[in-house]
Amino acid sequence: MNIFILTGAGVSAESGLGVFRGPGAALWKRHDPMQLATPEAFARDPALVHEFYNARRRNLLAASPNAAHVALARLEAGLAQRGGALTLVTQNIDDLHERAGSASVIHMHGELLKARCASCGAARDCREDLSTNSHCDCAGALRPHVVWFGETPLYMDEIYAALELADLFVAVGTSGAVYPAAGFVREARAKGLRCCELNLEPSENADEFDDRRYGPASEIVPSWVEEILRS
Ligand code: BV8
Ligand code: ZN
Repeated sequence: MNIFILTGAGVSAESGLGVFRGPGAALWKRHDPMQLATPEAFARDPALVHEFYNARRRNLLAASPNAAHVALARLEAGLAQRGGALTLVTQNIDDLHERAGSASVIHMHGELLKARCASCGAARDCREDLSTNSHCDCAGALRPHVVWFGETPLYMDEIYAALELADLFVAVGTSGAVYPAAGFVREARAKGLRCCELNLEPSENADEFDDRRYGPASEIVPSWVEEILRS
């Protein structure tokens, strides 16, 4: 059995990382993240955008994976033992899936613990604050290795190839508000896949899902994974 899972900010909510929308969306009190997560905001006020990501990076380094991340790592191993495969695509820029033990994670919106050079494009690990004084070895300016609104998400060919091979599509902790990620369930349905939503509350595209379970991810994801591995 090949399962395609798309996760969003809700899977990391109980680890103390902010969500963008819905309950607990006080991600960044003074500014709307939608306004800050754009190339225009970075061009206009790079120091402010650096501070937005520096605060989230520090918060992430102090955070831990929760039971939902651990369960998804267990699912990856369990499926592999049965000759199946899990494709885990995340909209999140945190590394909590990896820290929970997931071996293969596709970060379609980039990674908070990486920085990218505006000149040569090289991406490298970054666990400390960035500023307008942060430069690449090639002297280019460094920016967060993150996909902003209006920028092209990463690994799209890989994502659509994995959707082709999947038997089941599952969305976990995502509001279904941001495209192209929010459109994956429609691609899955067009291929006749069963679609399952695991979320705190119905997402904006809830009616695209055959199976819908609501509650905190740290509760409903482990029980769903156990069900899958028992079946
Ligand atoms: C693109 C990185 C072309 C940055 C992010 C009009 C004008 C301009 C643009 C557009 C437009 N209409 C559409 C667009 C495109 C735009 C878009 O979709 N805008 C939306 C807002 C309308 N998209 C883009 O610009 C994308 N690029 O389209 O390029 C293209 C298209 C196709 C192919 C090639 C090229 C780029 C989008 C990427 C933006 N970057 N992140 C950062 O993190 O700072 S998106 C950002 O939102 C985060 O990554 C976040 O993950 C993501 C999506 O949100 P969710 O993950 O769903 O999180 P959210 O807070 O919304 O929801 C949380 C959910 O969890 C809720 O449902 C809640 O109930 C639930 N929850 C809460 N607690 C729990 C829980 N669930 C379980 N347990 C809990 N405890
Ligand atoms: Zn460079």
